[in-house]
Amino acid sequence: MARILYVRLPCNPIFPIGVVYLADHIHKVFPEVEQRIFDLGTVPPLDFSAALDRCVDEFQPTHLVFSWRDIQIYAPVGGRGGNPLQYTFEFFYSRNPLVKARGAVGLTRIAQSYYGELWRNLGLIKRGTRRAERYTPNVQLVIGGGAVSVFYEQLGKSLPKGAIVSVGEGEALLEKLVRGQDISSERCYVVGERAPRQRLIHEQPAPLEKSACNYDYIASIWPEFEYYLQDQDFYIGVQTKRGCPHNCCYCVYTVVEGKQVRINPADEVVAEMRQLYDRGIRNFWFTDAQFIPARRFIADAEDLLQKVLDSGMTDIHWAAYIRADNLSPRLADLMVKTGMNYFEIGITSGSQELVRKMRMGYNLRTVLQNCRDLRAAGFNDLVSVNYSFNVIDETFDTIRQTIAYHRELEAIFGADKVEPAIFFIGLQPHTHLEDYALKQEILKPGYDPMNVKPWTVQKLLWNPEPLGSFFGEVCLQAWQRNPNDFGREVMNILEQRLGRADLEEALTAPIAPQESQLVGSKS
Ligand code: B12
Ligand code: SF4
Repeated sequence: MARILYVRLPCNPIFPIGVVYLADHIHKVFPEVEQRIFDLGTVPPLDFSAALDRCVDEFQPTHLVFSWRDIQIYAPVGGRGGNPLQYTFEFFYSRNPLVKARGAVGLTRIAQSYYGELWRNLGLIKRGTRRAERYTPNVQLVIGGGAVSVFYEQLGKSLPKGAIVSVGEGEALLEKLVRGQDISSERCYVVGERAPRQRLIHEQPAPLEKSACNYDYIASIWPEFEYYLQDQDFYIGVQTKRGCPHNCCYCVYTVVEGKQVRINPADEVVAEMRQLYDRGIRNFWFTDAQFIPARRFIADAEDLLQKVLDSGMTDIHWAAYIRADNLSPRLADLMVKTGMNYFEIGITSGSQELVRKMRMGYNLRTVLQNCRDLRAAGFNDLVSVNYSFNVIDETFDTIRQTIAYHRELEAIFGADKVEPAIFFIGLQPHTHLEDYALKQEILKPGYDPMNVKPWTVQKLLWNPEPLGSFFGEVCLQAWQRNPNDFGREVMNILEQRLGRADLEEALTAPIAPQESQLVGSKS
C-alpha cells in the first residue's frame, strides 16, 4: 500500500495549496492510501534537516513528493536579501563609485542567499530520499511545484537519478504512480533515463474537474495546518479555475497551466471557502492565473461571486490577478460587495500601441471604463497599477502616453489610491520574450536562466538599451529622492523630464505597416 509523504520545501509562509490539492485528490481516488503533509515553510531554518528526518522516520513513505514553489529572486520589490532591482541598477547605472560599490555588495549578498537556498533545497531532497530509503529501498521520488514547472530543464541536472520531475499539475501523474501505471504520456521526465521532451511545458494538462477540498481530511494528515489559521493576515489560496488563453509576451502562467480554461464548479469553490471560513479564515486569494481570463468568463465569475454573497460570508476579503478589461458593471458591483480589497491592474504600459505589441490583448479604453464602473460601484481601496517600462519598442512618446494614462487612473480613483508599481519584467524561460531575446541575440542559445551573475541578471531583468541607462538613471534618482514612494516618484520624474501626451493618443494604436518581430514569434 502506498504511503505518500508530501514535503513542501522551505518557502516564505504562503499557504501550500499545491500539496493540499494533490493530497485531497489522491484521497478522493484512493481513500485507503495513507498520506502526510509536511510543510517546511512552518519550520525554523535551523531545524529543517532534523525535522525532515523525524518526519521521514515516523511516516516511512513509499512515495516522497517534494513541492518547490519559488526560486526566482530578481523580484522588483524588496526580496529576502534586499531589493535586487535597486542593487542591479546601482551597480550598472550609478556614476557614484560608492553607490556602485553598494550595489555590488548588495548583489553579492542576494546571489549568496539565492545559491544558498538552491543548494539547501537540493540537499533536503537528497537527504530525505536517503533517509526514506532506509525503510523503502526503492522509494519513489517525485518533484514538482511552481519553481519546478518553470526550471524543469535546469533542475534535473542536480537531482538524483530516478527522480521524476513534473511540470504543471501533478494530480494525474500521482494517480498513475499510485496505480503503478506507465507515466510516459504525463508532463514529466525521469532523471537519468532521458532528457525532457522538446516543448514538454507546452503540452496540455489532463482535464480535471475539481471538487471542494476536504479540509477535515487535510487537517487529519497535516499536524501543522493550524499554523495558517492563527494569523489573521494570511490570504489562504482557493483555486476557481485553471488555465489562461492569452499570450502576453513575458508570461509563463499560460504555458504552465495551459491555454484551455477549466472552471471549477462555483458551488464546489464556495463549499471549499465555507470550510475555511468555519475555521476562522476571512482572507482568500483566488490563485488562478487569471480570475477573469476573457470576456466569455465574466458570467462564471459573476455566478461565483453571487454564490459567495448568497452564502452569507459577508465579512471576507479576497484578492486575485484580474484583467481589468474583462469586467461588467454587475461584476464590478459583486466584487465590491464580496470584499475584494486589493486590485492590481497589470497593464504594463499606458500606451495602447505597446500593449498590442506585447500581445496582451488589452483594450486600454475598456480598462478605463471598467475602472470608472468599479469606482461607481463603491470600490475605495488601494489600486496597484503595474508598469514595466522599456519592454518592447518603448520610446519617449510611449512613456508620455503612459503618464497620461496613469494620471487618468488617478482622476478616477484618487491619486492617493493609485499606486504605480514599477516592474522590470523578469525574463522567464518558455515565454515569447525569451524567444525574442534569443532572436535578437540578447541571450545566447543554451543560456542558463537560473544563473545569477550580474551580467545575466541585467539581461533577465529586461531593460535593454538605448533606453536602459535612461531608466536606470531615473530609478536611481527616485530611490534617492523618495525611497518610500518609489513608484510615484518615478512617474513624477518622467513627467518632469518628458511631459505628458494627450490621453487620446495613448488610447489609439495605429496599425503599424510592419508588425514588431515579437508579434511574429512562435507560440
Ligand atoms: C497565485 C500566485 C501567487 C500569489 C499567491 C497568493 C496565495 N496566498 O496563495 C502571490 C501574488 C502572493 C504570489 C507571490 C509570489 N510568487 Co507567485 N504565483 C502564483 C501563481 C499564479 C499560482 C500559484 C498557485 O497557487 N496555483 C494553484 C495551486 C493549486 O497550484 P500549485 O501550487 O502550482 O500546485 C500544483 C502544481 O504545481 C503541482 N505540484 C505542486 N507541487 C508538486 C509536487 C509534485 C511532486 C508534483 C508531481 C506536482 C506538484 O500540482 C499542484 C496541483 O495541481 C503561480 C503561477 C502559476 N500559474 O502557477 C505563481 C508562481 C508560483 N509565483 C512565483 C513567484 C516567483 C512568486 C514570488 C516569489 C514573486 C516575487 N518575486 O515576489 C512571490 C512570493 C511568494 C512567497 N513565497 O512569498 C513563481 C514561482 C517560480 C519561480 N519563477 O521561481 C510562479 C510559478 C510564477 C512565475 N512567474 O514563474 N504568487
Ligand atoms: S492574461 Fe495574465 S496569466 Fe494570462 S498570459 Fe497574460 S499575464 Fe499571463
